[in-house]
Amino acid sequence: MGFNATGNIAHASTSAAQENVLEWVKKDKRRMLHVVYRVGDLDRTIKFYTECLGMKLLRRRDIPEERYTNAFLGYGPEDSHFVIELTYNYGVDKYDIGAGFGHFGIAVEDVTKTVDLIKAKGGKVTREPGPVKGGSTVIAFIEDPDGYKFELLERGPTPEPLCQVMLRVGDLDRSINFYEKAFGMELLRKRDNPEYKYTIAMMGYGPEDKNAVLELTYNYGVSEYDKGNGYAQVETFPFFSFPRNPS
Ligand SMILES: N[C@@H](CCC(=O)N[C@@H](CS)C(=O)NCC(=O)O)C(=O)O
Ligand SMILES: [Co+2]
Repeated sequence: MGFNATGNIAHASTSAAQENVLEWVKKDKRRMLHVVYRVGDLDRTIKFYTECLGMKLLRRRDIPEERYTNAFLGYGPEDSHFVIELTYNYGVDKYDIGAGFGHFGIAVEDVTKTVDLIKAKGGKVTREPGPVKGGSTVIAFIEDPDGYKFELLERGPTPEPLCQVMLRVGDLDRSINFYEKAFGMELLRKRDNPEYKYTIAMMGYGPEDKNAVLELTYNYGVSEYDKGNGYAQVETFPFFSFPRNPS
């Protein structure tokens, strides 16, 4: 799988070119802009995200010549927030989500209250509120109408409630290196959880409590995941986007 972006810097192969890229990355104000994926019914998803998750519909754009519609949703304006960009392709009502995409993380102040609301609205809860296995943060998992998973994480007030995109990767060091070199992200935190046989690496452009981050998960012994066709791609400012992993 390759990049689908313009301005592909994967060709910067000499070390001098890499140095320049890293310098440039430090100077510009890069951040994660959108996470892009496909849904089978736009109105159904918009209803779920606005009523159950408290997002706002920021904009909607129909491109009939190309037979698709985009909708942007999030917790604040696009110029300051990481937002969701949904794609509906005319006539396609179902996608295979695959196993490489894990979940989106949403920070909420009261997980139990949020879960109760989601249940009252008929939403699907796949993991009841309680401390994360091997830790103390209260979490819950829910599924949207297409089956995309959202992890609710109990946190104090935050400027960026849409706070994580969890992707499963087959080689953690290779992926860390990729996101550092190609996108100038920082390794913010790495945590091994031997009891549950996985390691996570948080990568991003700033601290986890203020910026959306990528949560890369390596499951012991698993080197490949089925990617499906629903995708979750992340776009960064100014003009890069990447698929879920560099393989
Ligand atoms: N095997 C898991 C490893 C990642 C994992 O377990 N993550 C934690 C959250 S950081 C989790 O989902 N815990 C489930 C729970 O606490 O019920 C996967 O691939 O999703
Ligand atoms: Co997570």
